[in-house]
Amino acid sequence: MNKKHFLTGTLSLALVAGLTACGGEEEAGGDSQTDDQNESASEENVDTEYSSSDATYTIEAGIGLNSEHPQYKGLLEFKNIVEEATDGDIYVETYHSSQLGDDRQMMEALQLGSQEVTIPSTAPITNFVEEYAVFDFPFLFPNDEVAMEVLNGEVGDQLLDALEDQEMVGLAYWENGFRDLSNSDRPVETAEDFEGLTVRTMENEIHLDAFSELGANPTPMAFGELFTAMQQGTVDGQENPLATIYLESFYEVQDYYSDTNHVYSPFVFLMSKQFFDGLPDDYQEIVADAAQEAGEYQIEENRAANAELLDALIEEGVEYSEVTDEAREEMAEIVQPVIDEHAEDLGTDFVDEVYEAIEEAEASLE
Ligand code: TK8
Repeated sequence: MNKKHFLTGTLSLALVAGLTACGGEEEAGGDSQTDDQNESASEENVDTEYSSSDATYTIEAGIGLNSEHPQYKGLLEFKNIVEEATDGDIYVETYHSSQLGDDRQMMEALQLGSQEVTIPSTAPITNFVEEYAVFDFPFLFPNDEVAMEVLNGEVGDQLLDALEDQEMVGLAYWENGFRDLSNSDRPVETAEDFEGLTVRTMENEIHLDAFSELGANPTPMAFGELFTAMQQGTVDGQENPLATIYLESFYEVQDYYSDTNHVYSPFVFLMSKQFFDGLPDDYQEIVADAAQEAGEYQIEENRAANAELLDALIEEGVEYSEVTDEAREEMAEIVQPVIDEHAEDLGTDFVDEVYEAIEEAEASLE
């Protein structure tokens, strides 16, 4: 699929998602749990010490994942820190479960200044800053600590800076984590098992190309539409970190889980540049520090969730396939041409810089 075709495809998907979002109050997610969570979120928004009517600034902050996810806990932490530090002069309204739109729509809202904060995975950010695509290279990072070291170093900073041209300010890296595969069709242990599997991917070219190379049928889709797509059998499977698979109740519509660990997904805490630039200096510092501090908490909670939830998933009746390092190596070999091709597109100097940063981080953490 060429680039132009891909962009047109995702744009129309985004339009469809937009129309669906206007069409009704109902949230994607497909289970009754989501409705309860929406209610408790609106309660949280009014039921705090502070209120938006007393505030000079209101931050509307939205994420794609639900209120059970550590991403939302991190967002609530951000809210608490900011409201306390400004004695309620900045008020933070929190939304989850794609209530304000999917990652891409929320980023567009930040550009327009109609929403202040969102925390997408880096994969959809590539539609705004292409270089973020380097993190979509399968099997790039050996572990999450190395990943964070690189993100918090020069490479990560450089990419945050590039967001400014897109009317967004990147305040911190949070963590989604290593992505794994779930599906409703078969146990997946080796590269061959991907053959013919219809897998929802994020709206990202490398993910599309890599899954095609493995013999799967990748279908790009916004996260908010995923549960229903799995329920209706539009897709056999999807890939996301374990915390998401469990906390979004994907086990209700998926029978198999494989710890492929194929891509590490960072989250980026984004603020509308228009809004950020309009804040007094001391408030700019407060929101920037709060994004960092809440991020440290989010990362801790996220790692704990990803480490703990396997047994719970199995208890829900999902069959666990353990993927060996050997099988991962085979997958890595198959997708190497995709990586080479995209490395060329992104500029080999830049990609080499990232590889060097990874080596340095590995050495420093040993
Ligand atoms: C949440 C997304 C999501 C991501 C995806 O908004 O789309 O699969 O992993 O969790 O950022």
